[in-house]
Amino acid sequence: MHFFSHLEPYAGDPILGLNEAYLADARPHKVNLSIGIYFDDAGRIPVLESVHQAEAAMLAECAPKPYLPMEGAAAARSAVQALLFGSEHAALAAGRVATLQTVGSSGGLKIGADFVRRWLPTSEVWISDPSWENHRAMFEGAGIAVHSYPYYDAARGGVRFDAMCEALSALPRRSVVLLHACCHNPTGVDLGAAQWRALVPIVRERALLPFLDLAYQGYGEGLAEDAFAPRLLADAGLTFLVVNSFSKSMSVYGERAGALSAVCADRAEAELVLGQLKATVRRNYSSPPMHAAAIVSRVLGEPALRARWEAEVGAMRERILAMRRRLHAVLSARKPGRDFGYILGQRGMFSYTGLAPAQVDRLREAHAVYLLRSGRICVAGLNNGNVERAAEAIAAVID
Ligand code: KET
Repeated sequence: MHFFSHLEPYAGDPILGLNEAYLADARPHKVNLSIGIYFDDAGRIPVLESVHQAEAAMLAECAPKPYLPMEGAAAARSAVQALLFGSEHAALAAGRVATLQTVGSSGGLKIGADFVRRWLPTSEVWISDPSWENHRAMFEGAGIAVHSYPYYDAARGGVRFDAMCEALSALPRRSVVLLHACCHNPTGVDLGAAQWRALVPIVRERALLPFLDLAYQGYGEGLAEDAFAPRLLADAGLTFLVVNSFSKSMSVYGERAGALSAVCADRAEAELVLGQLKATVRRNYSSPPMHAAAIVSRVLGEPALRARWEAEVGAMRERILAMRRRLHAVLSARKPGRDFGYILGQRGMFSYTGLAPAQVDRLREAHAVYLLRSGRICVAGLNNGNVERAAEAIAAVID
C-alpha cells in the first residue's frame, strides 16, 4: 500500500536549502552569505560568553526539568517585556501586554497567525514587498490570505513610503500589517523615526492590527534603539502583536528562543488574549523549551551577564559595519563608475545588492560565493579572511 506516492516532491526552502548546498560544497574557499546567521571573524557561529556563563550556572544547579507552562517561564516572559518596552513602560504597569515565550520567533509568528485566523477570521495579512520568504508561507499555512504593500524602492535604494502609506490607508478595517521593526529582511532598508510616527494615525484611523517582527534587535542601532517601533506603538495606545527572537542577538539559533507579545486595550483584554494564546500553544506544541527560557531569563536578568551580553551584541553590530565598509571599499575601487553607498546605508545583517538571479548563480558556480537569488547577502558571513575574495567575485559578475 502506497499512501503517500501522490505527494508532490518538496522543492526545498530557498534559504535553508541554500545553506545546505553551501555546507555540501567541497571547495575550500567557499563563502556563505546565504542564511541570516551571524558568524564571527573566524567564520564560526559564536558562543557568547554571557550565554556560556548562564549555561554553566544552569548545569551546576542540576535542576529538574518539568514541562514549562503553555505560556512559558514567567521570568523569561517578564524579561522579554522589559527588553521590548523598557521596564517602566506604562503599558506594562497597566497590565495590557500579554507575553508568551515561543519556539523561536517563528513559533511566535505561527501562534500569532493561528490566533488571528481563529479570532479575527475575516482579517487578511499584508506583508512588505519584498519580505522574509517565510512570512507568506507561515500565514498562508495558517489559512490566511496574504497580500503585499509597496516597500522597497529599487531605483533609489530607499522605502516607497508614500506608496506604502497610500496602500495601508486603503486596506479593509482590521487588516493585519506585518512590519519589520528593524533591520528589514531582505533589504536592510528601515523606516525612520518620522516615518514610523506617520504610520500611527493611519493604523488608528483604518483600525489596522500591526504585527511587528523584531528578529534582529541590537543589530541595527542598539538594543533600545531597535525597539523604537514597539515602544512608539505602545506609547500611542495602539493594539498590536510583536514577535521577537534571541536566535541572532544571543547566537542561540537551535535553542529556539523567542516570544510573542500582544499589546491590548486594557488588562481584561490582555487576560483574554493570553488565555487564547495559551490554548493555541497547547494545540500546536504544548509548551516551549526550558533551556531557552533559562538562557534568556539569566542573561537578561543577572546584571553582570546582562552587561556582558550588551557589549557582545555591540561588538557583533560593529563587526558587521566594518565588513560593510570593506565590501564597499573593494567594490568602489573595482567599479569606479558605480555608487555602492547603499551597502553603508543599509542596517542589520542583510544587504540587498540588486544582483540578478543569473549573476547570483554565476557567483555560486564559478566563485563558490553563496547568496539568495533575490540578491540578498548576509554581510555577517563576511570576515577579514574572505571579504576581499567575495568582493572581487561580486565585482567580477557585475558588467
Ligand atoms: N523573522 C525574520 C524577519 C527572520 O529573518 C527570521 C529568520 C525569523 C523571523 C525566524 O527566526 P527564529 O530563529 O525563528 O526566531 N531568518 C533567517 C533564517 C531563516 O530563514 O530561518 C534568514 O532570513 O536567513
